[in-house]
Amino acid sequence: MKSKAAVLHEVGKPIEIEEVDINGPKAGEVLVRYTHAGMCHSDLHLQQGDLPARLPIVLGHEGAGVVEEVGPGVTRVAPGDNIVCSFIPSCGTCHWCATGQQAICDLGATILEGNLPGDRWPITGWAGQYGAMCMLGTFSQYGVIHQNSAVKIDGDIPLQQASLVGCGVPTGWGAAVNTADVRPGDTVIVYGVGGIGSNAVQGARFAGAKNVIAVDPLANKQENALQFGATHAVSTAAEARDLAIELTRGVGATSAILTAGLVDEQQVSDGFDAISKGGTLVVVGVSPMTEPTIHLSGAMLTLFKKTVKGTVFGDCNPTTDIPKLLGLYQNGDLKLDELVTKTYSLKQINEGYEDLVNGELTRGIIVHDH
Ligand code: CXF
Ligand code: ZN
Repeated sequence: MKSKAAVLHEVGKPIEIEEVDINGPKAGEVLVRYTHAGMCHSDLHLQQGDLPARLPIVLGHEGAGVVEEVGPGVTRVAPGDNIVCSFIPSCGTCHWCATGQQAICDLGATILEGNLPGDRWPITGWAGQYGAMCMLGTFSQYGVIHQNSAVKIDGDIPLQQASLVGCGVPTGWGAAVNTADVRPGDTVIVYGVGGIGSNAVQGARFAGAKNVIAVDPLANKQENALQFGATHAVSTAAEARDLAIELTRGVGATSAILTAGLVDEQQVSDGFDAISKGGTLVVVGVSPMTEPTIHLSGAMLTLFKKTVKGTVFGDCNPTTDIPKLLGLYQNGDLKLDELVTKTYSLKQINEGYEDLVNGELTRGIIVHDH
């Protein structure tokens, strides 16, 4: 079948909208009619060359839609089901899935190559075989994905809001609730308050943090942070550190969460310095892959018993945590409506990413037409 899709052909070049061919689902695969796709910064990392990927690739890894057709052996979903796509697949049987750590499922290793298990390339176009970002390619009207990436959700949840729970929400929320393990009374600093940071803020607050200090140079992002439950919003890391010390009578932050689109050495050092003895620094945003980006005092790490942790998908398990997060939304405990600053049509995608770069968006959403 034909589908309009947003394709990256070359690093540094605009994303192109073109018609691609989607070849139907084979064993274990699912044909999805995507309705909504979130515009995460990571797609831009591919376009800007900060994350290496096999090109050409259909971008988009946050999305929701409706199952149109399933291939042989598919048991997780059925035609007509509403689903959220998880940017991390969960095979259910690798060492990591079997020990409750689906966020690091072995199948995650090839998400930037974009082919499905078994070396399947279900998307073709004028430039040959196309990959799909995170094996999803949600910036397309239709996609063939593996059932390992599809999570069935209740039919009464709006798909626009649901799409956010495929990347940004679990990544930010889980970084606070799971990785930093925020406890009642904690003081938490969240650096960067975009699509990930807003959710780290709401996760920290929901977990009972007494003080949630949001750091962002942009005034609109600071306002945004307060809306998601931050108790304080400041412009610089130095202000955040001083404030954490003041609010805790000299102790410092229990945890610090780095959510910027690209994490650099300075941010890591700032976060490490702001946490108290016994504190935890969580690195969520990716760093350039080709160079070492963290240099810290080993003596401080040891003698102050600090912890530095990485996290992917907020240490959430897609199959159980995606429905759980949507349940919190239905209950009024998780804000999703407020995350969406603006919606775009597929052909407005470059404009949308310009808005993101200009700091105008918490999340932009592509609304597909069919
Ligand atoms: C990213 C992490 C690096 C690979 C692509 C997805 N996570 C969320 O945006
Ligand atoms: Zn993402």
